[in-house]
Amino acid sequence: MDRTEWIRTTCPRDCYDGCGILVERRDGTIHRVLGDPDHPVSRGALCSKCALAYNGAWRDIEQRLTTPLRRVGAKGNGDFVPISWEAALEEISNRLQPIVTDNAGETILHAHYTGTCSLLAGEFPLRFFNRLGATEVDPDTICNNAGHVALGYVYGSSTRGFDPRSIGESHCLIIWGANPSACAPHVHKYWLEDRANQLIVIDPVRHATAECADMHLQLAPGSDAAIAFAMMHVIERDGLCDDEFIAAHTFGWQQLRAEIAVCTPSWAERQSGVPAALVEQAAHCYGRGPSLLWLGQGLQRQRLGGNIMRACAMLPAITGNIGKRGAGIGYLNGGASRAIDSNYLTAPHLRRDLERTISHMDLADALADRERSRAFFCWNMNIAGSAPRQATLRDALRREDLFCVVIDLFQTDTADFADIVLPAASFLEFDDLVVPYFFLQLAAQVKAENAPGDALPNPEIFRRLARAMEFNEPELMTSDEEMLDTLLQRCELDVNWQQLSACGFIEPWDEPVVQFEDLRFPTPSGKIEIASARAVADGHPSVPTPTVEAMPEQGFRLLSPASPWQMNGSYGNDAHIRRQLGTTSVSIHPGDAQRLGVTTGDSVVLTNSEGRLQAQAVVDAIIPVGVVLSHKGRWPKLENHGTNVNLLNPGTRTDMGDSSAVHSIVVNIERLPTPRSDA
Ligand SMILES: Nc1nc2c(c(=O)[nH]1)N[C@H]1C(S)=C(S)[C@@H](COP(=O)(O)OP(=O)(O)OC[C@H]3O[C@@H](n4cnc5c(=O)[nH]c(N)nc54)[C@H](O)[C@@H]3O)O[C@H]1N2
Ligand SMILES: Nc1nc2c(c(=O)[nH]1)N[C@H]1C(S)=C(S)[C@@H](COP(=O)(O)OP(=O)(O)OC[C@H]3O[C@@H](n4cnc5c(=O)[nH]c(N)nc54)[C@H](O)[C@@H]3O)O[C@H]1N2
Ligand code: SF4
Ligand SMILES: [Mo]
Repeated sequence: MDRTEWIRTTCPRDCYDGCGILVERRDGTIHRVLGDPDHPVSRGALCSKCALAYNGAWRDIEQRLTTPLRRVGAKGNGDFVPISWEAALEEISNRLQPIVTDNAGETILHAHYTGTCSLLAGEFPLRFFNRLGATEVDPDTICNNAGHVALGYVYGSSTRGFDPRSIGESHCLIIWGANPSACAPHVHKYWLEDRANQLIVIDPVRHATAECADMHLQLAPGSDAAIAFAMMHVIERDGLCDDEFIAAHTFGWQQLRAEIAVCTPSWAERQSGVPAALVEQAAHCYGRGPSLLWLGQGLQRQRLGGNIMRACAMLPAITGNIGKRGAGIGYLNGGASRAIDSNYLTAPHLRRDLERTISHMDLADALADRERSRAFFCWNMNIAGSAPRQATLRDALRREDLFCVVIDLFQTDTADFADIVLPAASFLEFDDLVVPYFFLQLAAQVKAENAPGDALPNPEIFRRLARAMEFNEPELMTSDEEMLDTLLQRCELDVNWQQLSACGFIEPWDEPVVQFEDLRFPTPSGKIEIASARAVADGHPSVPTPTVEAMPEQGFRLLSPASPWQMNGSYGNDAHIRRQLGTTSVSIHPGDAQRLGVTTGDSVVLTNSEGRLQAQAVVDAIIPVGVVLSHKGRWPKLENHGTNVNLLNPGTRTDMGDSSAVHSIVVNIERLPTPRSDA
């Protein structure tokens, strides 16, 4: 007889929403993966991409990796034979042992990111790499590190954001350089729809969230500091500064004040293209408060992204829009806000020498250099699609003497370069904890079926690797059950694994948490540091500046933001998603299109010193003149030309945090001659 059960779990993708999921299981195997109607964020439906992929490629045995593989062909060709776990582990250990014997652990590089954001699968493996003394490719440098550094200077923390539930008490919300309509679809659909406040979107792209805003400041990319300074100019001029707050809780205001005096709205209009009247209106709306300020990750992915984040972060400080109900600044909410003990997960004490990291911007060079890299692990990440300097990186990965291990659910472009591929279990196949980074919840990822074939969850893979290396530290063998219990005990939220997995998630606080309610900031002065000695020590100006990154005199600024149909590169191999994605496209403003003689459907080629990418033109006014847009995430090997948009990414770094300035890419565009029809 058919035995149907329902399992509550959580989506652990790198997504603001952190949706609740219901899995329908029949006779021990998954029948359908659905949204949980009782979950306050997802309210019954998954996003379209996960609805397809979790019922498509992610459970398709033909697509999933089900056994360890050993390379037999040339690196990058994708020719592999299945081997046993025993053989795979033995080979890995044989290749790593001499490096350890040579005391050269730092030449083992490893890159990982948020392929899964569940805690054990995302962080326990670091224990193994700490024990090896490996060099970590600093994960946030591919995504959001400039913002972390900048907000760290000002507030002492970038991971204690506002509680989104505060929206009910706010008068105004600014979304600056984020696109919830793609990156947080349920936040866009419900959180924003239910609001009663004024919504201001500041973004070069008129995306669906900008479309439903009360004000859209459609600025030239890289001109954000001009807008922030002009808003401060208006706020100061019109008496909307909170002088008492400034005096009691900030440091360095007079220094900044001198700078904002000349930054009039009409000056900002010339810098950014945003009408002065709209800047005035936005400043008044925000300044009146209480106001929330959401700084997106897209915002800081530009050459001056650190300064921009710092400039924007001044707004709450001078208007007192922090530390009270309905106010606050948000980048993301880290695990510490739910008392997750990250050191317990990663065991940094296992390192025998100094912590070593490099930036993703340096990865291609480091992998090309045999002195710096003898072995490379890539896990929870698909660098051959997502990382900059794609052509150089691929050449480096072809090095025969670089021993490369890739751990993934799928045979990705990166896996094609591996010597050994290890098959990972998906989130539907093991228990774990999820700490969503927008809403302040704590959630359970609950096993719904066995992993296909010999695939294993990351934690088990790394316990086996440690055993194969004959490492005997007990921390390398801790069971998942023990880690889940310990983490939950330490966070003192009065819930154990059994309870959490039964209900799916908890909201630890009944009422919206007031961000920095005690107005004590973890900065050296304990105040909000408008002027920062730490910034100066790192080579930056004492206060942020109204500097603008000029638009290129020749060529176009290429934005490659998130696609609503993919999660970074994930799902790029799902047949239904691929149909939605169509061919690689590039959006071009009608004015530019006319100048280039391009109409929708034409083939164009994007070029710069890094490479050349063919795409289909879409003439569209969602972007300003001089800007073009092509989404990130396509799988290079599934494209006609074997590359994606990161072929054009020179790996320019931001002014802070050695981070990716991927939205600062400049390209030329040319129309390709229409192929002659032979018909
Ligand atoms: N569907 C989907 N969701 C995702 C992801 C995905 O790939 N697909 N990725 C996940 C990940 S890893 C992350 S980090 C988050 C990212 O979430 P977001 O920060 O929302 O991501 P992006 O798409 O990079 O950029 C957001 C916006 O920044 C804008 N932008 C670019 N340059 C500038 C500028 O100079 N000034 C201003 N003001 N805005 C600018 C872009 O136009 C874009 O609309 O989303 C997560 N969610
Ligand atoms: N041009 C351009 N490039 C960008 C960006 C951009 O805006 N524009 N954004 C950047 C940003 S913000 C980010 S965060 C990066 C993201 O780039 P990546 O981190 O490379 O993201 P994905 O391509 O989704 O790769 C994640 C991989 O993890 C795998 N995975 C999922 N679950 C598990 C698991 O449990 N175990 C293991 N072992 N693997 C698992 C997935 O199958 C997938 O192949 O891309 C960056 N690249
Ligand atoms: S990716 Fe985001 S929107 Fe989609 S199901 Fe997961 S958490 Fe929800
Ligand atoms: Mo990201």
